[in-house]
Amino acid sequence: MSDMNEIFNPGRDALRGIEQRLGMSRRDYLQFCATLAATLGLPKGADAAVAKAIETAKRPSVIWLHFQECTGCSESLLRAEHPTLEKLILDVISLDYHETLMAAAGHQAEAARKDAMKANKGKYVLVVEGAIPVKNNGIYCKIGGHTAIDLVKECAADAATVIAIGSCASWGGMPSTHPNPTGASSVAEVLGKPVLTIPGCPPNPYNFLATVVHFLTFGKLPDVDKLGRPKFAYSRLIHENCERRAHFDAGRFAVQFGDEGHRKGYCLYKLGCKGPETYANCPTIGFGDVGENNWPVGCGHPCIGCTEKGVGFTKPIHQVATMLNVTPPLQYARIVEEQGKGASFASAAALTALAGAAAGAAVMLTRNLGLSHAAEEAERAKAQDKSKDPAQV
Ligand code: FSX
Ligand code: SF4
Ligand code: F3S
Repeated sequence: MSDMNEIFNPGRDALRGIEQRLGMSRRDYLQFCATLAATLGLPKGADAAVAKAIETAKRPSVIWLHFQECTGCSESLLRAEHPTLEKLILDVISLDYHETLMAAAGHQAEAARKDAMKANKGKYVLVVEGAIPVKNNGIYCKIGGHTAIDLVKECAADAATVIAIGSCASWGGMPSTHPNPTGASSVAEVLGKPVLTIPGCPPNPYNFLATVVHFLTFGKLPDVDKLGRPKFAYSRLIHENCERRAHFDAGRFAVQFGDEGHRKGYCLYKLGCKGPETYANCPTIGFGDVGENNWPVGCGHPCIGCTEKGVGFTKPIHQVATMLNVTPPLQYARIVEEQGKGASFASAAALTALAGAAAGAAVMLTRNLGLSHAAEEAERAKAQDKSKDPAQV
């Protein structure tokens, strides 16, 4: 595999070009490529291959469909601030059809979709945002007179690959919440075959970018888990990498919004945090590039499990989570966290790697839970048994 020298020396022209294309310095660009490579869990040196692919690979044509959703997925890609993520995304792909962003409307839009499909037959990437209503023959979502069911099937037929972005497209998300009157379903269910999914409501835009960059660099999508989620982003529980984890292990919990524990940044498990049963890299890469702690738990709200089918929009927000596994903390936190300068995306990615290593260590029991819900339940059950059995004192 090539190394960074190739990028610094023979590739200078290409880099100068990228500086102009993306409006970012060469240093920032190379650092960003290194971060993307680290996020993808690629071996040392892969940053050069990533940089080269972004500079030279043909931009894949992307057809982006919208069904039952709030457009938050597209918003999250476009609102990203630093380092001009939306520019990068729009630079590495050729967004040939996107109902919200395109100038065309009505028949012109329909013609643009057909043209893009014809011109890139068998080579385009189909991105689907939103769930697909299947009840009553799909009449609850129609575009240009076609049902979402027909549109997704038609566009998927000639696609090189299909990506379901957001929880709605990945597993039904919010529109599929009980009683699901429209029969909101995932892309995989409607197509009857697995597709790559990037759940989250909205999903983290870096996970989409990293997936596309993997496709550009290696000509294939990254490895996925059994739910179609890229392993680089969804193989760890949020609870494993959470900055409040040491508080959990030490038995320090917020029990009410605004109480002392909440103000001191204690663990939000007792407020219903679903980090222990939700797989995603939210704590390690954060959102919006505005600095450290910018993710739901970091902002003081329990994770609602938005990436996880059966958890997000299904379990009551403040119901305590099921503990799927417990791994030891990296360190014990100070009682009061210092409010420092934000971590960069790069340092967050490095932390991911460290946390991943630590997560492989021996399993620690929930011995510090002390006042935990599980322990409380056990105590209550014991107390009830005792009250039923007069022989026990
Ligand atoms: Fe919204 Fe996307 Fe949520 Fe769904 O994100 S942010 S409702 S996952 O499809 O637009
Ligand atoms: Fe973090 Fe939530 Fe786990 Fe507490 S329960 S450590 S807040 S993920
Ligand atoms: Fe969603 Fe929880 Fe991440 S609510 S954004 S999975 S912290």
